[in-house]
Amino acid sequence: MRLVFILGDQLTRGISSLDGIDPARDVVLMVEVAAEATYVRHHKQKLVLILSAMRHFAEELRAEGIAVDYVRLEDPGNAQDFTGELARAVARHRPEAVVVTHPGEWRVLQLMRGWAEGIGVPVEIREDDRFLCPPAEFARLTAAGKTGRMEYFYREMRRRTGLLMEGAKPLGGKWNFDAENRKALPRGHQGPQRKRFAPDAMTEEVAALVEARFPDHFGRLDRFGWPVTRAEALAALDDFLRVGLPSFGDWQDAMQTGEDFLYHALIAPALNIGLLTAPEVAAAAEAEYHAGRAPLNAVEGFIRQVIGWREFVRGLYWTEMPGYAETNALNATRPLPAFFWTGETAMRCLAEVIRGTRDNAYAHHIQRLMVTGNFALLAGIAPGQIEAWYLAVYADAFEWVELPNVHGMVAHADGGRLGSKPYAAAAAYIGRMSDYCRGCGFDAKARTGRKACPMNYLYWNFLITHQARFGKNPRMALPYKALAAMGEGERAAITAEAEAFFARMSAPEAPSGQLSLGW
Ligand code: DLZ
Repeated sequence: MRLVFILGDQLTRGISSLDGIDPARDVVLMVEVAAEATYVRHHKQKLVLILSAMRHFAEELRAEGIAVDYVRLEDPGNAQDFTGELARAVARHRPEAVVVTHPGEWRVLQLMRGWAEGIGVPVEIREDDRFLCPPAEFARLTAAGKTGRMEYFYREMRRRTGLLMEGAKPLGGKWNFDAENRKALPRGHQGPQRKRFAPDAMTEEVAALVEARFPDHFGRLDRFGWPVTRAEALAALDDFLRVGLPSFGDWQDAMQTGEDFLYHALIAPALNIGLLTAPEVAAAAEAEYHAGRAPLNAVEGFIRQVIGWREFVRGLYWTEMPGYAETNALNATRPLPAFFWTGETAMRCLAEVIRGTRDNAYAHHIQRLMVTGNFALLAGIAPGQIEAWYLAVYADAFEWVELPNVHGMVAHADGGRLGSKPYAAAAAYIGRMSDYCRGCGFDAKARTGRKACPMNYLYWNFLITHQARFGKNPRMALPYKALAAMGEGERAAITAEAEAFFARMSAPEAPSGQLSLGW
């Protein structure tokens, strides 16, 4: 018999490790282990999502007549890590071979590579064919000139899938409609009611377990509403297609206090643990366009995320690891401020995004990139510390997708491999795209002075600090022109205020959240 080992983000019936399974002989192994919950201290909702979805998936396999050996977190003798649990299962079943699908993390791949020798059983690691572009193909494609950048890689994926194509040409005459996707919300706009899923008895049981076992982990559990089965995930996709997608493009970059979901897809947690697949969600969105229910700018923007960005960051991760995680192009070394965990900061934008993150294990891409990410970039937070935070707090975060997004896109720690310029912005951007600055104690217009928004002097300080690296970047010509127009006095004041801010940020009593602390 063969032992098919399925991990918590491989909950897809069509996963390659299940190909050719013989229900008469083979056994599926699934294990809940504390090591996976604590190597970064995942948000409580993320733990509930994964453990509950694993339990539901095991039930579905059993209903098909497949034998599942399922080890629960609280089972006596649980070794609490993948290798220990596989070794115990091999001793129980004495399989001829272990079959696994390639994991989503370099760390786990190293474990898998050691299993054959360490446990003494042949281990077959199969390709994860839920993705459109295997890593070897990504390497070949991106080595060839322009496809090294996301936009050109994305065009190639469009050609290969035929999505939104008219023969060899992109539908609507353009590959990318992002220029139409940067609208701010009208004042006081109320987003739609989004479909959430009330926990069933199995999820309730897991929630109690998580609360008891991991009480100190970040996040609230009482607002849990993520889909934990394939049927729920399909209902979540349907909700997005009907309620979100038609307006997704227009307002995909907008942020509003108290509006945690707006028109976003909210399917990444389900997609990244395998309850949905990328081809099916991209095809479903395309069908909405052809049925006249969603405009092209929205559908193209969504499909680009799924077949372009998502595939590109995964390819980058697997072709650049393990060295990728070690780079620190901007020499950022400051520790992550404690307010990333408490939300106690007088900067309303940060407080609001961290509040939503705590409540939902979710924030949308502009909140992640231009609020928490922007702050971390400007404040020179060590990439490893920012990465560990993002990996822990977001329900959809697995390292293959989190690391390139944070290390490359947010922190520019890869020196520009992922993005040709850093995503740095001053308060004006946040003020334009959100209502966060209204009612904030800081002055979004002031660059310096006691009430100046820290995003402002930190932004200009960032440009000054990294002038040698970015000063000649054509995509940064405008801000450097503005910097050149500043007087010496103002530049000196910016540097001094930024230094004073960094000193307060590192002080042990830092996270008091008082305005006088300047953050
Ligand atoms: C994230 C996670 C957690 C919290 N717990 C488990 C678990 O108990 N069992 C399991 O099989 N997988 C878990 N996972 C997902 C793994 O961390 C994930 O499969 C690897 O990081 C590879 O992507």
